[in-house]
Amino acid sequence: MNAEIYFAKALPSSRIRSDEDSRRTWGRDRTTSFKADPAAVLLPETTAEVAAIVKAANAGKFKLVPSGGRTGLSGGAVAGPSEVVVSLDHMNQIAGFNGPDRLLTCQAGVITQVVQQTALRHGLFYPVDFASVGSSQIGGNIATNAGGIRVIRYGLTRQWIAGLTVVTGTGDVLRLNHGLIKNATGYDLRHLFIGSEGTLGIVTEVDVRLAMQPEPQRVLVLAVPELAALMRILKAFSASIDLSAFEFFSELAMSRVIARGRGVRPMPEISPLYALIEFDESAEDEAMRIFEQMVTVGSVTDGVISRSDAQAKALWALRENISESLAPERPYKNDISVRIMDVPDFLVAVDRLVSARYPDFEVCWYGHIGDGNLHLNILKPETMAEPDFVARCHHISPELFREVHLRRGSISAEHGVGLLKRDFLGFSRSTEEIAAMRAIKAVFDPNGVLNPGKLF
Ligand code: 2HG
Ligand code: ZN
Repeated sequence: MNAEIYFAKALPSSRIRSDEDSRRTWGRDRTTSFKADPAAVLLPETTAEVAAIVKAANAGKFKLVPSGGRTGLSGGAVAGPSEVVVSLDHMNQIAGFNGPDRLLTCQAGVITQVVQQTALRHGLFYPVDFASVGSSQIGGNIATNAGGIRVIRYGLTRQWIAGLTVVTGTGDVLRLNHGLIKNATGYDLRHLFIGSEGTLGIVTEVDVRLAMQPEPQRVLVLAVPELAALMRILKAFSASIDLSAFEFFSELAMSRVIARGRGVRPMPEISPLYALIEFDESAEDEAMRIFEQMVTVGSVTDGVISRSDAQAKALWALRENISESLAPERPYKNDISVRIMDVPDFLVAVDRLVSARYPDFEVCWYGHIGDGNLHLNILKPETMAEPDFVARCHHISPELFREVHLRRGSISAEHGVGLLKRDFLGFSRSTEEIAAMRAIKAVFDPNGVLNPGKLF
């Protein structure tokens, strides 16, 4: 049956869209190589409406694709032919603030930046931060366990989720953990849904735990002559400073940001690599001492430090605007991680592999190197058709993932598996683990209604 007519039993028809424009807009995330062609877009406003949608989908054998801010980079929110998008866009209310517990209760469609701003208004801090916070939604962050630039100090989204309401694949509503700090009553189901990429349930409401505000921050950008120096710098700075961020990017990445007018060269020196370090203002003297030491031993050749919030923002722009600045070149994305201990040797292996296997492609290095997460973007040559380019990169990916596997690392550190990494899941998860994941899926979504084809 026509999806638009069918779902009218679960939702007022004013919140069901099936025009071409809506289907195109809500049918995809930031990936470009997957085909999106949903039958309809549903815009619920309450948990009860989401439950009614899921129950109806089970009865009518429809497949649902949960959709947040659509900023994902792994195809986790791409809706294939005849699938139905459930967008959380209209569930964007902040329901309340609880001071003693430092909890913000919100619907899943609240924009991440609104969570951050609301925290600040209460004199508190939501520390999960990344370039797309202005469009991404807290529910989507939970579905992918979003990471970002401050993981080294504050952890991932998981750490800040104290309560969750989810609608499972059967349409049951589970209210999990209720914002408690201590709760030793068996399996913590909340953590199964965090990072499940919409395959077990649709997150509808959330209790976000907030942190105390940190001191004002300083940002230091360093010119780094070679990959091997990066980890020496990390080791030296993190030995005596509780860093808020330790990022790196290549000259190629920075030059793209500058070329697109999204950043200004921070120092005259052109260097193959740059490190960006953030720390509390009170650690500045110590940071300067280490900086000089690093210059003396040749690990750093130049540097610039922020003296105001505006300067800090301008330095961060060089790192945060990389992904968007590369987007027009349709990059093939790698989002991989290893333990920090293994990073130096991993960098050497990846560098060797990339130069051998992508000699004719431009390769852009950047990432959250302080937590072991490397983003490797292979840029599509202008003259190559996208399907050929993707096929070629996909063909080479197993070699890279073997290096990850050798070190028991992850083929998706923070973006999720979605459609992009699905065929490669076995490089990071054992057969037994995948079987357990499938068994869990069968408990919460026995009819395979939710986000089909994603993850596995
Ligand atoms: C970042 O760290 C994001 O900038 C995006 O995770 C990375 O686009 C990418 O590959
Ligand atoms: Zn990232």
